[in-house]
Amino acid sequence: MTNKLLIGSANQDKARELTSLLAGLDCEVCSLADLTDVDAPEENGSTFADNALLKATFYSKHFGLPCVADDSGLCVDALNGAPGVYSARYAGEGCSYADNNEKLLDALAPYLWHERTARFVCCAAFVAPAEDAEATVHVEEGTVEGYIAMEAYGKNGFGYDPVFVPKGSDVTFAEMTAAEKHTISHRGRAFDKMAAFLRERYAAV
Ligand code: ITT
Repeated sequence: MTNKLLIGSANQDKARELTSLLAGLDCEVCSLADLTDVDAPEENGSTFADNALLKATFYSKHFGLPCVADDSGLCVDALNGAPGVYSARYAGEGCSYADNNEKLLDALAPYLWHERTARFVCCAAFVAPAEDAEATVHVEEGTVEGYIAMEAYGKNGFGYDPVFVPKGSDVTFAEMTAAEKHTISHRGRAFDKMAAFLRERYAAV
């Protein structure tokens, strides 16, 4: 029997990155788009880890499948860590990536380059339904330090990629290829560790 692993994200851009980061595992990776429609759970946790676990637990229970979910966002020092866990809806419910980037660039307009430090954080959570009494739960985190650019540059990636310049680079994530971004990104780092855990788990199944 093939082992299935569900990617529990309603964000197609994120799900595409996760599919690529989890390629090569000895299991069939499927996304929410391959299954019946389900409303996303309310993300009411106060940390990335809380929300990642909340999503993985919800989708795993709903579909009866092992599930990985990711909660991620951008934390800007000059804004005391905002938008943080509210990154997806920083400019309001239903806003676009462009709305978020515009609001962020406006908020940082008074700040000089060295004051525009920020980091992306990604929490990856894996939850497998209970075979005996308890479900299997595993969490990993990845971060990448950088700066918020003075304006948006580049067309690749998604979300805040056009305004995020990782430390040591002179281009934004949106000016990199997907492979270049994965090598240093918060998601690449969290899912490198998660993939190592999953390789062991699926090798043992
Ligand atoms: P799911 O909860 O269904 O996975 P979501 O987009 O709501 O989808 P989050 O709650 O984790 O996911 O919000 C993450 C937001 O943070 C995302 O919408 C982007 O705005 C931003 N973000 C996260 N990772 C990013 C990345 O690699 N590049 C750019 N922006 C990113």
